[in-house]
Amino acid sequence: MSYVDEIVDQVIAQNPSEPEFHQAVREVLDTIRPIVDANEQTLRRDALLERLVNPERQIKFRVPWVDDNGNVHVNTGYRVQFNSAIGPYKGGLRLHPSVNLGIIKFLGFEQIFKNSLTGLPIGGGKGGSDFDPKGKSDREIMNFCQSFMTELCKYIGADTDVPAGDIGTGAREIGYMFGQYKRIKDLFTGTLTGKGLSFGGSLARTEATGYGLLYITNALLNAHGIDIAGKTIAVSGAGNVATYAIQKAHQLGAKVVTCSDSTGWVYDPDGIDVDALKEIKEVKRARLTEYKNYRPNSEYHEGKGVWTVKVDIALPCATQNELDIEDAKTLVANGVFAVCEGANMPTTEEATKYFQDNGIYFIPGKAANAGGVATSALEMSQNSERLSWTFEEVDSKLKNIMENLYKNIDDAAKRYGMEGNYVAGANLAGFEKVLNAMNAQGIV
Ligand code: NDP
Ligand code: 2IT
Repeated sequence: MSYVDEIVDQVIAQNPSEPEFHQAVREVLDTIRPIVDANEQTLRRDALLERLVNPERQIKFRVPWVDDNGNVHVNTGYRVQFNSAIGPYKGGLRLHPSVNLGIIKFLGFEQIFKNSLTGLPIGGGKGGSDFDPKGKSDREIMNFCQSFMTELCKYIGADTDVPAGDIGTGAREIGYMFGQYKRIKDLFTGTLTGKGLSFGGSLARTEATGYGLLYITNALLNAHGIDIAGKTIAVSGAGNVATYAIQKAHQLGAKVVTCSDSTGWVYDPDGIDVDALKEIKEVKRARLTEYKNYRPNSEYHEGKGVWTVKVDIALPCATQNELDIEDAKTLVANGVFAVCEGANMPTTEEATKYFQDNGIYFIPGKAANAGGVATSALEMSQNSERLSWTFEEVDSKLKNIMENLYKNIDDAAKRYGMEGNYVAGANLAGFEKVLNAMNAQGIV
């Protein structure tokens, strides 16, 4: 049996009930076979793949907090410090009832290669909790964030592990967590990114993941002689990534006609109104049912269905495995020609293969959504030098990073004889740098 197949089997046997982690490992290991097969003897000797798939450290802790009625609740907190070969652990904190160790491990594993692809010195990590922020008051959110950070602060630091936002964790939550970190550790450092602009946050970090997604989508289309202007796009999600993806798509002259949340989706034939979306989701923290009040011409539908609209480009920006084989078939039948992942692993394995088999340009999340963490690394740089760069400076660096990233994954796919396979290109290019650093640092 090949080394890759052995390790995939081992991961499944040793980590039962973690299907998302199996999926992420399978996809990466399957595509880095050219490197593994060519160096099998030394990699086996050094147990390189065993070390790659086993987090350096996993922290699981109790998070007790008090609600507005004085009732005590207990959630579980996680931080998986997966790989620090190329820099301090870096990755977001997800607050969602579906969070468990397997989800955090899949996200942390993806983050290793994503962070490598940014070209910046950041290792892979991820954390979060099964806490559900929905329907909680500001004070309850604060109580939770403070309790969460009271434990997490023991394990993080500006040169150790730098958490940030993810699903359910935005500027408000990062602010509360930063306040508690500073209070306990008595340190005003860049230990969290995505901070408010008045206390060390970077301009353009809020926009970065969505903008970055459009910069790489545009680079992909340009490389194939296609103009994004005038194209119709379906976006899923209505959070941080989706909102700024829609905004940048419109700036580039495309038209985004859909968005979605956990209960339904919107079709707006005139193009999604970003100001309305922000008001509903960022200010009111309400459901998309409200969108019709702002745009009478639009349609709201309960449940799934965002991928049934006829579009040129699909940008899944909500959550893992939200786009399955049936969705892929519908999109392809409707003439979609590019799919770029704003979320982490939003496309199932079967759907990804279907897109690739049908000649659809497909850029995986670890490349397409890397603009968020890349800009987090730029926030770390600014914090270290105690300076703030202008929006234009950060945005132009972000654009540059995403354009280079496209070139690198395209080049890696070509170098290994898989031209156009950006899944393989991203995994191979991301792995090369991590492998090199792990080899240089010995058996650690
Ligand atoms: P937000 O919490 O801001 O928004 C998430 C959106 O997705 C919301 O509209 C939410 O619906 C919807 N959603 C979440 N879970 C589900 C679910 N189980 N089923 C259906 N819809 C769901 O998160 P982000 O925009 O930050 O994150 C979106 C994706 O992008 C995630 O995969 C995240 O890991 C990834 N990502 C985020 C980065 C960042 O910088 N924030 C960077 C790179 C990747 P509702 O409004 O009802 O809650
Ligand atoms: O998935 C991701 O890359 C993020 N949620 C952003 C991580 C970060 O450290 O900015």
